[in-house]
Amino acid sequence: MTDAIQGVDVIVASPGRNYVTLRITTADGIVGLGDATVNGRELSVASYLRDHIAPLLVGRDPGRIEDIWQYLYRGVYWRRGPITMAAIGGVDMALWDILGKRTGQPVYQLLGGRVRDRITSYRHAFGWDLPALLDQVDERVAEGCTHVRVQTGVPGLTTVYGVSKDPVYEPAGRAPLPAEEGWDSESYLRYFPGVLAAVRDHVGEQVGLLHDSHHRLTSNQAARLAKAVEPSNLFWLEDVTPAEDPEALRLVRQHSTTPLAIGEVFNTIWDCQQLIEQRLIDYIRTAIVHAGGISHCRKIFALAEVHGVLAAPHGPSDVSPVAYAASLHLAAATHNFGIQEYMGYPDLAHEAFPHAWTFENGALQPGDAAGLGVDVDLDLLAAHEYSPAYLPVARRLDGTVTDW
Ligand code: CS2
Ligand code: MG
Repeated sequence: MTDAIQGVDVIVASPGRNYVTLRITTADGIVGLGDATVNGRELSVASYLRDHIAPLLVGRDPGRIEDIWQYLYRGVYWRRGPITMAAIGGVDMALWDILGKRTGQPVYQLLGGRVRDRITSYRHAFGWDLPALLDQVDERVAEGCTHVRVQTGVPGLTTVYGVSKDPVYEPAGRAPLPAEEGWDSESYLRYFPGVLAAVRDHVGEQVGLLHDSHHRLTSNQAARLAKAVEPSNLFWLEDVTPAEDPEALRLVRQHSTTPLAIGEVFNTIWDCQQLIEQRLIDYIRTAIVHAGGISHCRKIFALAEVHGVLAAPHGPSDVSPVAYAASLHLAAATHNFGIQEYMGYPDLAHEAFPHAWTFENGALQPGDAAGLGVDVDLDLLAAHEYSPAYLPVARRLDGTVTDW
């Protein structure tokens, strides 16, 4: 076969933060790019790709995207899980990239074409105290953002998820071992609704406000929070309860009309099936990279469409600009798309992955370049080596490990 897969390279590098990048080359010289980054577990997914997947791909027809997906998924007894699914996700987006480049079409065109002119985004605002938070909210609104996620420090705690005392927030700390942070849900529950009400007062009714609880609350605490913030009219409340327990959201649903979002740590359609089919959520947040690529997320979003749930893919800095492009192409062609998170990237990451996608005035565009529209500067990656960086581990005030 003249256009068969010939080379599979896995590059782990750190242009501003750690990324696992996959380069699939065909015999006729087309290069497809994929992202397979699992924050804090980069080397495991790189080994899975290099040692177990690359040998299976060489010689295959890169145009048989669905067949390769099924082969990599069903052909292994030990399936699902973040490492496996990110590896498959990276391969899948690289194959879509190849198909786009071969046909001269942007990937969104291959997915059925655009169903919208622009992709609505939300950005982050945080502040250790209210004045600092309001400053960042104002900055986001001045940038043209229509939707802003708000996170605040909590009295009595010295560290809180999503908040930094510096102007830039990156959750993974560059160190050989993870940092440890303290957490107290009751202090947070007492404090956060008031902060949100103050932000709402400050920005008026027009701005969509979002908030992320990072899987930390019990079902009852989450229901109390969702109810307490109703007057502030949240666009969504994210990850209020642990992701592995879909039933936990039922109580929240029964007690509040605050829209609920979850799913950034889900890896397959089966992780979200119950939540979607039973309409326990309003937004499904699967990341293209962590849930098996474009091919699988497309099925998740189709299931969501049947049940009135909207797609709202995860878009933190640990989803590389390559996977981010995949997310935007899928968003452009998905009718039940809701909103795309845009956390933004360090300058070096933009330089390492020159991209056709754009963020302007609060809106995102996938661009019209063939494939995913992302390139890679291999010299720049080579000059910025991987070094361990980990998300923190959280402990309750009595020292018990809790969800971070
Ligand atoms: C967060 C992420 O963007 C979000 O909603 O929950 O920043 C998350 O903490 C990181 O992606 C973890 O790797
Ligand atoms: Mg989140």
